[in-house]
Amino acid sequence: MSEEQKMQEGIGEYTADQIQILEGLEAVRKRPGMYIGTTSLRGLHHLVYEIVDNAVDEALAGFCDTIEVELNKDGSVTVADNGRGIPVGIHPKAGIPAVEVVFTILHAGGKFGGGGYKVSGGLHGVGASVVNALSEWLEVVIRQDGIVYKQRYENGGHVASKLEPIGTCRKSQTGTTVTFKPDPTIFEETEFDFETLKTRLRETAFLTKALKITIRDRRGEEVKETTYHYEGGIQEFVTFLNRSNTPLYDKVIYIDGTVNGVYVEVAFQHNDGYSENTLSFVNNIITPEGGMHLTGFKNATTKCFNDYARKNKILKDNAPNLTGDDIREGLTAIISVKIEDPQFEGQTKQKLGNSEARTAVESIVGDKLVYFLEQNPQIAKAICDKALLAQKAREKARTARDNVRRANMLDNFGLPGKLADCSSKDPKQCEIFIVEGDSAGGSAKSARNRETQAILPLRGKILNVEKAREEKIYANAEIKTMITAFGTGILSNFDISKLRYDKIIIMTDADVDGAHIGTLMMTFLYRFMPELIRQGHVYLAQPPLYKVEKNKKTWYTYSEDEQKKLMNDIGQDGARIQRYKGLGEMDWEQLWETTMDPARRVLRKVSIDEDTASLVDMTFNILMGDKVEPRREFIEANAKFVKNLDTIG
Ligand code: TSJ
Repeated sequence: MSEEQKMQEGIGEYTADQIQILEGLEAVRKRPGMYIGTTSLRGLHHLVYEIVDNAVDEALAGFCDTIEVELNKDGSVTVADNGRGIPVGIHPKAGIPAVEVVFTILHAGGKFGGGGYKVSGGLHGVGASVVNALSEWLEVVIRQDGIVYKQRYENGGHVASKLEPIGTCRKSQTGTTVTFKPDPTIFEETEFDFETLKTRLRETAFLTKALKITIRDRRGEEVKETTYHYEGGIQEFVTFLNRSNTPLYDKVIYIDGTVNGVYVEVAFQHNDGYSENTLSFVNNIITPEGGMHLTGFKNATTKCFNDYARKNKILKDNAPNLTGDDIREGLTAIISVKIEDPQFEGQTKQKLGNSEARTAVESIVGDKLVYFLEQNPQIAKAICDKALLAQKAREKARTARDNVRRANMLDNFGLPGKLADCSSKDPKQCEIFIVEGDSAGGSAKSARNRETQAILPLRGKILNVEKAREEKIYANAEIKTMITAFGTGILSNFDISKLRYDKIIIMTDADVDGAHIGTLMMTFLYRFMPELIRQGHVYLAQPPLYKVEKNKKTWYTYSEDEQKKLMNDIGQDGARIQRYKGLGEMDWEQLWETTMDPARRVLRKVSIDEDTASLVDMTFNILMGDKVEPRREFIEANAKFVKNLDTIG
């Protein structure tokens, strides 16, 4: 920006320092992706996490035990803590109040005082200034020494009012309150999703023992509020994750300690299932790709259980070692480390690189687990016995997996009989509907566009892969059929280039059973072909709930709210209302126009929430034709759900 332009914009009286600041914030606005990863819904939520994480730092430092998050009617968010309050004194180098430094200088977070573990690296820890830069306006209120201070910024971080005292309060009543409204010219969407925020804040509460987090949604007619407070920390997190499973033993094993400045906390418990659910965190941030801390945990547990099993003759002298996978079958675990200078690695910067984290976890878990197993021989035996069974099953599973692979190599010749394939051989054009039930499958076959739409009817509920051993999974007819139809193979054998359809669309009844089947399908895909979800190939179809006819016109509605609204608009009199209990009640023409026609249908895209380890299904609308407007309203009002992987029953 030239000096002349600056004058025109009324900022001519800025000092050189201030101009530098504004150029910093302007850089954030020019390339938001560099600072928050994305300007999608995910990036929008990152703004909240960024501010909350700053308050959590205050809690980790031991000065705050309550955080409140509020979604306001005007689209802004308020985050408040009862900590010391961001310092208001003049920053010696910058010559402005320290709080103004925090909100206007890039990477200024936590540069003064405090010490301890700071949330930083990855997409996080970019500082409150980034949030300010990406906000229409932001206000900070600080309570300190009996005085209430306030400052306001506008239009991407420009100072709108100096920091000034606006009142008094009790001396004991300290804290920081930040309210900001994300800039709609930056973000694709600016509507926060209550469920997404709840999931992440619950996780933060689990990870920060004794911190109380309240989230309140004031946007609707009635205020919704939830409080998370876990004295047991990650131990309670494991109990929560295992809540729909049967634990193999009563205790949740908990180990903690500090080595070389790395604070390590580990909690775990096995269930009677077969899949592993291990989540790792660094400074409260999830590391979806693991890293050194996870490696340390795996090394320590593998060695420990093998040593124990040998020593106690559970493992015969000539038997091969238990593998880590054997030992972790049915394991639910949390590994949480706090480290001063975390280094994130890998393509997506989601993997902890600090090798001191590995040695710390290894030595702490190694030492204390040996002791725990000696003190709790029944638990130790239960885990070793389960691992032995896993070892035996592993051999069988390999054979079964090989058979599935071989079946896949048959390629087109081996396509399952129940599949009504499409004629196009260009995967980019093709989509496959996985349909619940034979009768709906029949309607879908009649309705489809034969060139581009394939139909695969599934009979009954599909196998819950969380509750079945690997070899049984490969023996399951429905699962084999899907694997063959998709063409990609599974697990380490997965090859996205062999995908036969661009869209995999799960189409189930709009009822509880349908939702359950959808969840089971998503679980299967998440466990065996997660890349399909990551790369955006998995969708949920959205069939209508009601058909309304009046004065020779027809409407379809997709939720109770939308139905209510429609009846309000057109009136009850003379309206014929049909409630669809399932896809089977629709004839093929209705199924086509409401659910399958690419020009008119609504699809929800399934994604993995990399910030919380849960599956999210996001609304995705491919809408054309003349019904766009009412539908869009509906989508905006009802769209987003969070489905925790861990709620799968
Ligand atoms: F993100 C943020 F900066 F906007 C923000 C910071 C938002 C919220 C809701 C809270 C906070 C925050 C910061 N809460 N508490 C603090 N604490 C400090 O900044 C602080 C206070 C005192 C001292 C000290 O050494 O005396 C040091 C620090 C870092």
